[in-house]
Amino acid sequence: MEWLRYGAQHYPNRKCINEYTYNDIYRGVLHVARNLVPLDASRVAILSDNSVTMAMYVLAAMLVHKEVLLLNVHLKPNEIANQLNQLGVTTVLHSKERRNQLPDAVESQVSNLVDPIVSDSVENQLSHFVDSKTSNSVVAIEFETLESILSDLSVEDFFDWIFADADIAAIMNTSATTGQFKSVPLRWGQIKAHVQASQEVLGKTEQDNWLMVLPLFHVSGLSILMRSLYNGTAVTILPKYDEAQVLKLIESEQINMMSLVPTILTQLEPHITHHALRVILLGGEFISMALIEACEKKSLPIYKTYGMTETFSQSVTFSVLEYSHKRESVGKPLPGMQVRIDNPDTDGVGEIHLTGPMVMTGYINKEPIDGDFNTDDIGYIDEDGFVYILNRREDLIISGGENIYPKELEDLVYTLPSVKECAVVPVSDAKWGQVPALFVAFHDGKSLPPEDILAFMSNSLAKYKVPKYVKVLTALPRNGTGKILRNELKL
Ligand code: S0N
Ligand code: MG
Ligand code: MG
Ligand code: MG
Repeated sequence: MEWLRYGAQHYPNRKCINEYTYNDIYRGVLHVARNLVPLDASRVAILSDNSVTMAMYVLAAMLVHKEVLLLNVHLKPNEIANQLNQLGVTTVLHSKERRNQLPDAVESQVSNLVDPIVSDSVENQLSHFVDSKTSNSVVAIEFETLESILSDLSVEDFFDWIFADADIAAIMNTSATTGQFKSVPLRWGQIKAHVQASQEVLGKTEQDNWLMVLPLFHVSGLSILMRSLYNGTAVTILPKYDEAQVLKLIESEQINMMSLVPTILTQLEPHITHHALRVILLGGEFISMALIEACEKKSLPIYKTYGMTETFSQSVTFSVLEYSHKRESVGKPLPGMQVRIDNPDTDGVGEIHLTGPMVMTGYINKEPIDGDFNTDDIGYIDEDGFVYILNRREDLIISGGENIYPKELEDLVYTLPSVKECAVVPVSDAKWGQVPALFVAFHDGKSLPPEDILAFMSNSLAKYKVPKYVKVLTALPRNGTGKILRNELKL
């Protein structure tokens, strides 16, 4: 984080985010941070699509030492409310466009905390804020416009730029079963260890400009911002994936690095002709050999990455062009990361455990993990130290890079009184990699049309989680001990 201030001091005119320089972004972050000072909360949430403004709000909230809960924009208001409640968050900073997704309880407060014209003491600002807050409700604060943020050159830097390793910079929620999330605290120590290790593997050049189409609310996006600030290089942020726009950035050589999920690269790859790319960091879901081979034919510089929120992204990586005979692996651990196969069978296959300074210390409000993170993924390590993933954890479906937990969907379906039993399993999909399919059996004499179940689910779930298929059975297949045989569930 202090990398931003360093950049503004040492290379103020270098590009930082989109057309804005390190000095511009630094000044903008100071402006937003000053307005966040009066907030009486140790945690704040941010709900926004990617934008320069969002990046400045994330950095500003970190600068005032808030723990920043990053919310997935696809979530429904009830899903957002659950996350806020569980973490005791009562303040949401949001883009104008995402305002209608905030839970009903929110009292929107459109103006800034501080009116820049009637600028007064911090004490007055605080009372202004507290007065307008209704108790027991979430306060929503809409982002100021980029123009207004960047027009303020007056804010002095009175901030504390020292971030202890144990301090939490951001929080991201992963698996959700009804009302229960696993909240991953992303601490500064992990982030610092990560950016250094990542730079050792990927290198850096002064021309680097890293495309961010993946969301800032995932580590795939946030890590791009942190790595680039650390490297003193540039980021190009797009609000969302737009093929024509991305191709233009690639072919005009404006960007030379990008992080992508296979769902995006599969669409993009056939159209890439000219480029100056030096890194395409590819991960977040299963990567098919067909995609790898198509990219190899064009000499596209794919670096496979295996990582997750708990490790602040990339933990295992390699360049496919450099080690093409290892193309089926996910690569070697980043410097400082240790990969261990727990309880291996005779072929060396077992659960993948990770240890290192970029691994989280434990979920919020759960037992610490004691430096040994069980990914629940199954794999092995070859004689050259390359890691292979055979199966991702079976309680996880990945659709277009978004994680879906069958248990969350099943719990919801079980709230329907007609439902006797149900299971959600992944089905392969040409576009999304995997999509969820629901298998359901009803109590005798009771049944529901599949459309009604889907309509019910759509009311309270982000769209990407809603099953693409529903199959009604008379009973679900079970083994002798009564466990549902998920592998036998076929459409
Ligand atoms: C694939 C994306 C871009 C698709 O979203 P897009 O284009 O916005 O969709 P739309 O065209 O607007 O909507 C079309 C319809 O599709 C639905 N929809 C949207 N997304 C999904 C989805 N994922 N699955 C299923 N359906 C989806 C919309 O609702 C819409 O429906 P209709 O038309 O009916 O209204 C987008 O999904 C995306 O950005 N995905 C990637 C997210 C991501 O970044 N995931 C990675 C998370 N993992 C990690 O962060 C750890 C790994 C990691 O760190 C990493 C990963 C990749 C690269 C590098 C790293 C690293 O190590 O640094
Ligand atoms: Mg602190
Ligand atoms: Mg699209
Ligand atoms: Mg184990």
